[in-house]
Amino acid sequence: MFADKTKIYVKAGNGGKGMTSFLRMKGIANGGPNGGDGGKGGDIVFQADPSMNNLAEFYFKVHFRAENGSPGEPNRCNGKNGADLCIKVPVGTVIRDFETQAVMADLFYPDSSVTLLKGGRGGKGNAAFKTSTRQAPSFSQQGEETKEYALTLELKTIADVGLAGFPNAGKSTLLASVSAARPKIANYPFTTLTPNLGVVRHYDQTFVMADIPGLIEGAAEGAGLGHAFLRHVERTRMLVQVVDLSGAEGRDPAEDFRIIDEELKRYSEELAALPRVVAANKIDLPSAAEHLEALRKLSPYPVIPISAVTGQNVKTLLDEVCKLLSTLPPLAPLQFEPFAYEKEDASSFEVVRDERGRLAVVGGLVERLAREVRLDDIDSFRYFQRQLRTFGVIDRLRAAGAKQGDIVVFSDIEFEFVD
Ligand SMILES: Nc1nc2c(ncn2[C@@H]2O[C@H](COP(=O)(O)OP(=O)(O)OP(=O)(O)O)[C@@H](O)[C@H]2O)c(=O)[nH]1
Ligand SMILES: [Mg+2]
Repeated sequence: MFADKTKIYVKAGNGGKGMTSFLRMKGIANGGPNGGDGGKGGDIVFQADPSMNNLAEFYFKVHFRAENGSPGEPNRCNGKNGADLCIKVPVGTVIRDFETQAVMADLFYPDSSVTLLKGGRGGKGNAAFKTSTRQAPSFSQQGEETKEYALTLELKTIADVGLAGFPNAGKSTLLASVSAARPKIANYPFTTLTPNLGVVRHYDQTFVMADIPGLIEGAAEGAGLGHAFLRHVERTRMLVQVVDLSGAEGRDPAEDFRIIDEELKRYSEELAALPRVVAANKIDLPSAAEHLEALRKLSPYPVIPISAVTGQNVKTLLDEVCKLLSTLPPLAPLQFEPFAYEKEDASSFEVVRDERGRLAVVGGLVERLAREVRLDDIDSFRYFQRQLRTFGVIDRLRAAGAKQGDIVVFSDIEFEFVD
């Protein structure tokens, strides 16, 4: 099975919750608070693994969760951090947010890795809340909870040169004749069902060539194997369009050239705009030479007659390819505006009027405090109120017109404003 596009779900680990506990020892009454902090949740990390060549395993495993942080313990023992989860993908895998399809990472370099999601922060234990005026805090923080996200993984093969053409044109034969790759070759259409890569050495130049399944007219609408495999030549530096010059079975090579050119354009203008050389294949067959002129007339690209089977003129083709490659920029990862799931600034907030005209405090600070502090605990609640004062929330509410007794909304909690 071969897969080059798939949807998976990932979730970084939650932070562990902080511990509320007090020192208890024989002979010591009212020992101090000693609850430790919760551990940090594990990150979600992706790594490019050169030994993988497709995404098939993600059809069987779809959910990935990093370990949660452990809760804090008494005696100021902090909880263990959750282990990171490293997900291995083939080199050339592009990761997108499923909802927006925005690119988040391109695992372009072998063994490179990227931390896609950060684990949640651990909650603080009650030992952390001890101050000169609060000797016995009986509250601790919850750990930060992380969200699950859906991602699209798409494998875009990394190769310098992409082969494109009708089925049976001789693409795989060409790849086999110039590299050590041994793709299946046969005299019927759609022999090649998944991409093949080969390393080509020509004098002192080395480059990677990608052979993909054949295209036919209407591939953009899904005819034949469709044009989805073009994603594997999308980031190449140039194309070699292979045309069967023999005109066997009544085909017209110039028309074949035009149809494939059209399909490339329909897939993407950028792909069609790549530098290109036309390999007019099967020149060894008697009927081939007569079609060369018509093809040359139609093609805006250099047309090189070759025989992939006998090797005739293949060196000339490689000369042309190498000449072109030496003028082209090297392969590079995708250029994209880095997209990351937003983490609100945990100290920012705003005072606004909600739809019912009440004053509401929104923003990262309020979300964090509301999440981390247990509001059902009176001590914890007082701490929350004090934090609001410290960060200037109360001042801003007053400035916005809050009066004694007004209802103010924080996150999903309503309070009476007390000045
Ligand atoms: N006479 C002659 N036959 C060739 C030449 N190149 C390829 N062939 C034959 O054409 C047939 C198709 O070759 P493939 O290399 O499998 O063609 P392909 O373009 O990879 O085809 P798909 O994988 O189906 O898209 C095979 O029978 C090859 O032996 C050539 O230069 N001369
Ligand atoms: Mg083939």
